[in-house]
Amino acid sequence: MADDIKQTSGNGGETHQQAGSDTAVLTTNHGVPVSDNQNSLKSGVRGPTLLEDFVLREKIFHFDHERIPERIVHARGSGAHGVFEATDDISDLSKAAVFAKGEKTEVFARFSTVAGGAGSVDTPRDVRGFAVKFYTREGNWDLVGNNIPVFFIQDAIKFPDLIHSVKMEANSGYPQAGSAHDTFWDFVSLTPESTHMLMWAMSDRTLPRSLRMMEGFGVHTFRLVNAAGRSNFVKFHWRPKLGIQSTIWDEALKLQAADNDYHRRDLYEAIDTGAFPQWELAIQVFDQKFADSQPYDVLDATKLIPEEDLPLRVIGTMTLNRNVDNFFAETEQAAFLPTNIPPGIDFSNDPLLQGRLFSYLDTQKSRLGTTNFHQIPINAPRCPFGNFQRDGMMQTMVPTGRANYEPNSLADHGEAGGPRETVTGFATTKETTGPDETGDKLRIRPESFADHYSQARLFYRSQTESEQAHIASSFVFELSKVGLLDQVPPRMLGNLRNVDEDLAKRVADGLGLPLPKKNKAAKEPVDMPPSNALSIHKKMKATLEGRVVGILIADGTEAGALKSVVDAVIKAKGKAVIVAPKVGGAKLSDGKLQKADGQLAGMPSQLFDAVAIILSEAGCKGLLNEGAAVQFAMDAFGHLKAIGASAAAKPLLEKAGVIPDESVTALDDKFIKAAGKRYYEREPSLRMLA
Ligand code: HDE
Repeated sequence: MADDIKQTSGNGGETHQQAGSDTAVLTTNHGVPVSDNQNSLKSGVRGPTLLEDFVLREKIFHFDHERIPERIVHARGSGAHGVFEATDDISDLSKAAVFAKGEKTEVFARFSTVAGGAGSVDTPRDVRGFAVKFYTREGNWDLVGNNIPVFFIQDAIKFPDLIHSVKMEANSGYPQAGSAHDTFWDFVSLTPESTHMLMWAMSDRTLPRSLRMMEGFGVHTFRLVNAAGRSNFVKFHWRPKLGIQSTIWDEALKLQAADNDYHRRDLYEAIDTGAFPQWELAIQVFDQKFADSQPYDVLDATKLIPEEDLPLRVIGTMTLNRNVDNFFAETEQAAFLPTNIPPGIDFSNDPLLQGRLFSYLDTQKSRLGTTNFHQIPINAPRCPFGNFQRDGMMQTMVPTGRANYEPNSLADHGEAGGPRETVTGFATTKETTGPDETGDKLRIRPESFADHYSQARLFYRSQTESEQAHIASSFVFELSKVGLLDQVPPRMLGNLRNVDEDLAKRVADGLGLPLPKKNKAAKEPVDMPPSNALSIHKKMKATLEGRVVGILIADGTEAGALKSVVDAVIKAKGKAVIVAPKVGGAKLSDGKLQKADGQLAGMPSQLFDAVAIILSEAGCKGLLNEGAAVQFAMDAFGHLKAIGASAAAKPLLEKAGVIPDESVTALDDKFIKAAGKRYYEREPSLRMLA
């Protein structure tokens, strides 16, 4: 902060002056001590309340205005603080201080769904936002990305249409937080450029197991600029240290019922217990020559650069190590702006990115109500900042002196003249992005953006059989929810025929519709070599680290068996959660009472990555007629999880239709090994897949 500017409310990171936090005395917002917080001031014992009661009026006035407009997109989100450490020297590529090897930078990350409102559930089929604010020594850098590397549209002018179509329908106000409805599919079926993104959206990428197990992407092509002013193009990637993992559709649906806050709770609890989630930040760097030699345009946000063509280089690690103290003050008031960019990073001409550069600043005024939103502690830079912008609603700074304009010569008279140094400031890179930049003003989509299907095909063909089945089934499910617009599913199928004939056939079959004519492609797609990096299954880690094992017990459960499973799970860096018919606990074989972490009826197995069912003969008998117990085993099996069970628990497994396979084990080491994986090969025997 410039010397001549003082902030009255501190500046991020520290404890702020708050009602209730710095005084034992209950006061009004203006510091007047309150004598009674239980009863309003009345005229007589049973008479009407008096207008004079300023304590009541202030309290209710403030309450009436507690809510602010939610984000138009990404309204539902969860955030945490952390640190980014640069681990590689890329000074030849970028002069940004945040990338100087060894530099540690405070960060705030917010993960979000896109379509639902702030109070919607955590696990709908939806893209996830992955926004990180780096409080660098050269100002804030906001990398506002998603968990999918491409986007639905190529030009920002289509964004309001896209979002209107996916949000709840304008007349009825439903569905909430989901794309399975008429207007979304109407829009995307008329917008072939969205096809690649639809492949990702219909895959398990949109059903993350945990925010801690998501990849993140900057999506657009950006630039890195070095000290000599030379620039290269760059794509940013976040890679979770726990490995990427998703749930399956039936599991995600049931999670919505079991725990609306599944992802928020998971992130909060992990950080709270010291299991800090980490991501590597990696880059794909390339020059104009590389860009010109690709069969797609690197300025087109519906395209990715396959990792096989341009490997990722890891340049740092982000660790989220501190939960927010106050959800509203921090997570809700966090304002991310793609225009927050320090010297050493720059934009490209991607027409989607260009539109975002306007939108995010604009929306904060509507959401946070003031142009001074940058003074809210979560948004304020941690480095000194100062300029001649003044006043405005909710101004909390108290600039001193007369210097509110520039140039000035106030210093000649011994007055503070304010900041003026600009030598090290952000300078837009001069380099152009290609030969066809004529400078003419055109409302036009470049010819190089015309191939809408090759990368959609690349994505589909890079998936495992099981992943392909999930994609086909999701298309069937979503299109089956198109109610009134009969023309939409055939139109979508006509687009899918350009991606892959087999996919189109499977979706048509699943819908019970004839295969329509192929839609005319703006540019005929080409085959690209499959990319393993696009598949979740091909790169999932077999590990219990960061995962949760649910252990079902009842009266009579063998104490030794329970202890050894709990110990083994913890040793494998997993979390053990004990579930019993009564939360008060169960009496174990040694006569001791074991308290449960949750009651069976409220802790179904979708909340866990694997389950252990440790029952005595009597305990099992008692649970055979308990629907929740049967469902516990049935869903664990149906959701492709490992099941470890005591011999006496067999009747329960049989009743639940559990068919023994390599992942249904005794309670020994085999179970711990099996528990770190999902068993996708089991699925075709369990449900109809398209
Ligand atoms: Fe956003 N987007 N967006 N978006 N976006 C917002 O900004 C917008 C796009 C993304 O946790 C809004 O502060 C336009 C792509 C995330 O607070 C708004 C366009 C990507 C978040 C906005 C896009 C994103 C937002 C709503 C098309 C991935 C949540 C509230 C040109 C690279 C950030 C707000 C948080 C939020 C506009 C497209 C990611 C309205 C106009 C592409 C993660 O400004």
